[in-house]
Amino acid sequence: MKRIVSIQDISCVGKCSLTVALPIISSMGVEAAVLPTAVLSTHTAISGFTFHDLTEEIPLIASHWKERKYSFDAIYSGYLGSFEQLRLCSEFIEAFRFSGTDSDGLPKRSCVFVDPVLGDHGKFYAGFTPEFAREMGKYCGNADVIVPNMTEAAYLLETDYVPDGAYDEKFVQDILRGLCSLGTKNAVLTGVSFEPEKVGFMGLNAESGTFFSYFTERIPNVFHGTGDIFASTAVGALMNDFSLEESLKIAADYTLECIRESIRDPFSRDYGVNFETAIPWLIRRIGK
Ligand code: PXL
Repeated sequence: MKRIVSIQDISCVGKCSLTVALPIISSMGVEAAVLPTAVLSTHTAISGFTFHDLTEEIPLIASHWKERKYSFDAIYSGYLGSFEQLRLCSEFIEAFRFSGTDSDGLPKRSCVFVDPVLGDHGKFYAGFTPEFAREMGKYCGNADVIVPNMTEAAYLLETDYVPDGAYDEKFVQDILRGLCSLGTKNAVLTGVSFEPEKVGFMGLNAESGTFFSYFTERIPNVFHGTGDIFASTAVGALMNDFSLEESLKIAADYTLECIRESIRDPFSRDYGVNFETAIPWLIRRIGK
């Protein structure tokens, strides 16, 4: 069984980060190890949240795992809360990413998947700054895949945020080239929308220079935590041997299913979407 380590916070209530990554990755038949970076009572969009930093635990956990010779098929990081955590995560990637052959002599290498969580709708999440975004940009240079939204891409590239409807395909291609110049092998921009009824992603493979894109129905509203659902599903699908493009399509389709589930439920929460009741759909989609 493949194993992913997910490095991000536990927001105890909030349907984001680890409380989303764990069930999604497990339900896709992949072992989900966690490196929790902080414990918050809720995510930072809910006022009054508590925050307990776990930075000091990161090197201790990593050194125990080294001793045990654990390895990971994917290293997936999401919300990271400090400069020190970015530094420790870079070290972690350096120490745990492998590239070699498996017992059948087939090439085997770990995938470094980075969701550079910084903000949304043209604004930083609480506590983030342009200096932190610059460091996050450097950290993205470690990645095989990064999945920023339009807001995060603007912060990473230190450009102005341009809202939906005010950009064209050429603009998005330029952003993707800029993101690849951070050093990642693939850049994927989420929440791309050229027409009001559709939303999706556009990506660029740095090596081949190939662009790819995919769009689904847009349900107008603000839904929290969908970036974490998208990222967790995409890594889970990669670990099920789908290509990057197919994995991202599965992730986009599943995210839409989760939003549909929320809309159908009169008691859905406003802090996150109903990804739980869409899990059977996901399992069918990947043929498990
Ligand atoms: O969904 C991204 C996310 C993850 N973790 C925490 C957050 C957010 C977004 O607000 O606050 C703690």
